[in-house]
Amino acid sequence: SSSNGYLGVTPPIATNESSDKEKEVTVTLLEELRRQGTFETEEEAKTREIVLGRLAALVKKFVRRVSITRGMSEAAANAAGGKIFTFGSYRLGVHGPGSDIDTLCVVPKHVSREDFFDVLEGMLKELDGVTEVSGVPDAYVPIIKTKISGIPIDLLMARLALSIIPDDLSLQDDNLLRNLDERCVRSLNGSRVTDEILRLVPNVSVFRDALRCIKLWATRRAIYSNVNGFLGGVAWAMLVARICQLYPNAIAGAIVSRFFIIMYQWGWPQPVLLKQIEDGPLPVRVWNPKLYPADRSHRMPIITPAYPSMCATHNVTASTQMIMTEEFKKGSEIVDRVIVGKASWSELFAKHDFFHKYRYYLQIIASTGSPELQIKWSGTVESRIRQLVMKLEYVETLTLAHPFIKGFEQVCYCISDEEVRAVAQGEIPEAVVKRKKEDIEGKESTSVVYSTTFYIGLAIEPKQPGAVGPRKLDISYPTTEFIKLVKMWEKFEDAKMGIVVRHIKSTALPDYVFDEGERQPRLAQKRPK
Ligand code: 3AT
Ligand code: MN
Ligand code: MN
Repeated sequence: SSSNGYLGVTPPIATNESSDKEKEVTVTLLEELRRQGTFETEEEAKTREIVLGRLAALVKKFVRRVSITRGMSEAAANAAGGKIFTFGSYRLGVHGPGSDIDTLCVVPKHVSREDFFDVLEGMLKELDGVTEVSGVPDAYVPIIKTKISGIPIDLLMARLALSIIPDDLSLQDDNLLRNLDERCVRSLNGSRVTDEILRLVPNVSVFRDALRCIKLWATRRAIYSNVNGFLGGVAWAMLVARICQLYPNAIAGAIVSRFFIIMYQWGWPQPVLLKQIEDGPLPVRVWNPKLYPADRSHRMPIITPAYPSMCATHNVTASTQMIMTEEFKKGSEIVDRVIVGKASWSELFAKHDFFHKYRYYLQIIASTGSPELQIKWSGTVESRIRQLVMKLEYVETLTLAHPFIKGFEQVCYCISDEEVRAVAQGEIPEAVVKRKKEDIEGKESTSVVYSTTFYIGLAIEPKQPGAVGPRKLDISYPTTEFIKLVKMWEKFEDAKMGIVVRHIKSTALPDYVFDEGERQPRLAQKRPK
């Protein structure tokens, strides 16, 4: 703990132990989290440990093998070491069944990034129980995605400026970042941030239980997504960690209750910090709104605690901030009732009502003719949607543009150009909806269209009293600008990639956005908005 006797940038709000009532609701919270299936089985947990042990041995073998090819002696090659570090949800101890293990391989300076993709990737393919291996060497953070004994693994690599990587190596020292490739610095970041978060909370197991609750709540409320302008896993972890610092002796149920009320009342854009931002040895930017106008524009800054500190929430817009604030409020009301015994925890985890909430929705439809291209194109379109949201926020009659956190994928088997065009426009003919792959096999001039549809809910200003005629909603400018923007992607090809933005009434929402049985009650009731 710090020299002040507390963790964090201010003294705690309260240091008292939790009350009996809070202890009681913590027990029921954990029961509910278990019921909701957020914990893996013991068997899966064991498999993960075995997989990690094998991975650690493989990385050492890889370092040894490369060392030998560099002309090192057998002894020196053995001594070169190599170590794995985990980060992400597994390291935080909040992973669920089926979560991946985010793993960083740290190698000595004579092992290169090319070796990682040429040699280690090959060694993985040879390993028992490995079912998938795919390297993405030219990603912003280069990665090998693999699956060992059914456990998905994300593998990053960092080459340190050290000739030996000892087993007891820690990544805490900022000086380790000196003279490294930028990709290595980025790869180290996830692990350094996670470790620092764990160091900065007063009680790790309380933090874990509370974070598990918040993650489930945010997922169910459809506000867990960094790309879409909400918060990602690291940001949620930092928020919960900050509450833990403010109540160092509180248990999980109490932390969750304080979480909602404090986050609802937080004085944004005042940042959430787990420690003071520090300077370090690299010529890189550290988050600083006094110095950088871009940092000043962050609405809900949540700052990573490891050097170089960055804002984990730069994607938040006016709309997503409003939506999250509203959810904090609703969450605090539910937890208040849970504590007095008037509600159960399951209410906190109720499914969002995104597709019931608005009268109008925008559909953003990205389409191509191949599954591989579709992944890239829809990813590109998705990553630009917050730009559309921000442009919509300037439209006078719109009070809110609410992006949904995931796209809906469809595959359509078409037998004419007319059908292809209709599908790309989001007008899927009934015949196409019903048609299956088998139905077009062996036929001529057929084509398969892959599409991903994203949704933005539009909240329109209430009509001014005395105004006549329908309110005019003109979104042609933001839409046109957005289409121009996505077409500026360097790999864009007009002949191969489609992009359509259109608005629909809620009654025209397709069935696939609803769970089974979800739609009926909606049609029966009269919506207030
Ligand atoms: P899961 O339990 O795995 O769903 P998680 O928090 O571990 O939750 P991820 O595995 O997606 O989530 O991400 C773990 C970390 O990896 C978070 C972030 O530091 C980093 N990361 C995730 N996606 C990317 C990306 N596209 N580029 C760079 N870093 C990423
Ligand atoms: Mn993960
Ligand atoms: Mn991952």
